[in-house]
Amino acid sequence: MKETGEFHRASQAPAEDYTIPQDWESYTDEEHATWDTLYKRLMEVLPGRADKAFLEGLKALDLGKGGIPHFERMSDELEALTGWRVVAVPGLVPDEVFFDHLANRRFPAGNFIRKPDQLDYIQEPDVFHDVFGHVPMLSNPVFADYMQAYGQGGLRSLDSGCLKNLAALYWYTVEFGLINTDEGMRIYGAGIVSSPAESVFSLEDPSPNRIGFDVDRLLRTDYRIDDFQQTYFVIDSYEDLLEKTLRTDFAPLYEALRDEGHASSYEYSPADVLDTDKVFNRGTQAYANRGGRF
Ligand code: HBI
Ligand code: FE
Repeated sequence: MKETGEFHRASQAPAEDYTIPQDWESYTDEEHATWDTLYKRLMEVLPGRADKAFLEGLKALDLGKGGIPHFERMSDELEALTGWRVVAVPGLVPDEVFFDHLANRRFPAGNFIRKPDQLDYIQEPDVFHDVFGHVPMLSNPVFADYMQAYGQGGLRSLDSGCLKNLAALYWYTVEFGLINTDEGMRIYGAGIVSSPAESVFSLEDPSPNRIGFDVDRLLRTDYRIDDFQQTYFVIDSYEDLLEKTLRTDFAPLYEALRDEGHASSYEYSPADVLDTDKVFNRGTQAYANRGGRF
C-alpha cells in the first residue's frame, strides 16, 4: 500500500467496494498542472500512434479541457455513451473487488496524482494513468463490452487457481495492447498511451517482439511490470478481441493449465517467440539485453 502522505487526501475507512469520494475540490493548482503537463506531453506523440478509438474517446469526453477531470461529470458523459461510470479508489484494490466493479461497468480510478518528480514513472496507478489511459477506450462500445466481459471472467476465475494467467490477458490487451489497422499498427493499451516513451518504443523500436493475439498463448506468458514490454500482442480489431474472449470457454484452458502445472505460473518468458506465433516483428531485444529501464 502507499504511504498515507502519498494519497491525494488522508485515507479514510474504505467502503466495502473500496470506493471513496474523489474530492475534486481539494486538488491543488499544482496537481491540476501536473495533469496538464502530462496531457501535453502525450499529445506530442499520440496522434498517428494511438488508435482512433482512443483519440476519439479523449475528444468525446473532453479530457483535454484542462485540469484533472471531475469523475461525476465525466461519468455522466461516459454513461450516456456506453453505460460505464468511473469511481474513485485510493489505489490498487483486491482482485475480487476490481473484477466486481468491471463486471458492473464501473471503472475504479485512483484519485491521487503523481508528484512532479515522478512524471515518467509511478508504481501504482494514479488518476492520470487510470483516467487518461483507460477511460477513453471505455467510450468505445465494443471495448466497453470487452472490459465488462473481463470482469465477469475474473469473477468466474476466482476459484480456478489461474488468476495469474488471466491477469496476463489483461496486461497484454487492456494495458499493453496494439491493434493492426488499415493505416498501420496503433496503440490502444492504457499502460502505453499514458507513457510518452513507451508510446514510441512499442511501435517503433526494433527491440520488442510484436506478435498476433492468441488467448491461450497469453494465459501462459509472463510479463515485465517494471520496464517496457519485451513483447507486444497485436489484435485485428476490438470485435475480434471481444469475440475471441467471449467465445473461449476458459474452464478447459484452466484445466489444461492445472494439469500441466502452469496454473498461476507462466510457461513462456516475456521474450519467447514460438513456432506457432504469428510474428509481425521479431524483436532484437537489444533494449532489454542492455539492461533496460529507459
Ligand atoms: N486495482 N485500482 C486497481 N487497478 C487495477 O488495475 C487493478 C486493481 N486490482 C487488481 C488488478 N488490477 C489486477 O488483479 C487485474 O489486472 C487482474
Ligand atoms: Fe491500468
